[in-house]
Amino acid sequence: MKTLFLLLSALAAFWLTAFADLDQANDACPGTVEQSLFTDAGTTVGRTSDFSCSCLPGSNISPDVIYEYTPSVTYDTYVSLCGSDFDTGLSIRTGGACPGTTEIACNDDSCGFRSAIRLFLNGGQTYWIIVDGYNGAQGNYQISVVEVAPPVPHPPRPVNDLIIQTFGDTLSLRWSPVTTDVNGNPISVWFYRVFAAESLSGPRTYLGLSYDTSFVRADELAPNPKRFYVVTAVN
Ligand SMILES: [Ca+2]
Ligand SMILES: [Ca+2]
Repeated sequence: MKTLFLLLSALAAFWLTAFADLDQANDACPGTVEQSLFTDAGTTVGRTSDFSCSCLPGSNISPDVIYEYTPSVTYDTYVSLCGSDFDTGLSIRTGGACPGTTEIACNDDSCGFRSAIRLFLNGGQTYWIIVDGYNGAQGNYQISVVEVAPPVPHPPRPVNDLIIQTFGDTLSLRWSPVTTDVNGNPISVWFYRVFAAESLSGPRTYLGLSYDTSFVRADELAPNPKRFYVVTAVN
């Protein structure tokens, strides 16, 4: 009996772990209310078809579920069904009452046969997100509504082989193209910034930018008998 109890306890623990996030969206209006970025899982099996997606043939016969989503702030948003196990369709609607008067985005296949949409969703505006299927398809879905992280700017990287030449008072700088950031990751350099300084640790004066790997200034040297130069790659 003790063994059976332990087994049942283990099964209960597994159930709680495996399905703790299963929140099963509503079959029809009103949609399950979400007010911030969220992830969820559920199934369309056994549901009815109440909606259809403009981009998805046969979605009128595929069972569907619906979320009502009102973000508090505007996000560059990625709505994904990529973890689902069937041929999904995804529709986002807004305006009026559930399920919204206007479909603003629709996707059939984005990740294999699953669907995903990226778009800006406005803070304070209500959207309805419909999980549907292609031509009668149904199954278990996983949905994630996440913010698309803004790109991480690379720290400016000084060029490391600066060649300085002078012709009278004319300064000429040359350097090799920078192709990686300070961590060795590939980068695409937009341009280079050129700075001058009176000492290695002193304040820098911005001289200009170059879209190439060279920089020339005609009257740089006469008032500045001793200068240090730094060129940084900007991407
Ligand atoms: Ca449907
Ligand atoms: Ca439904």
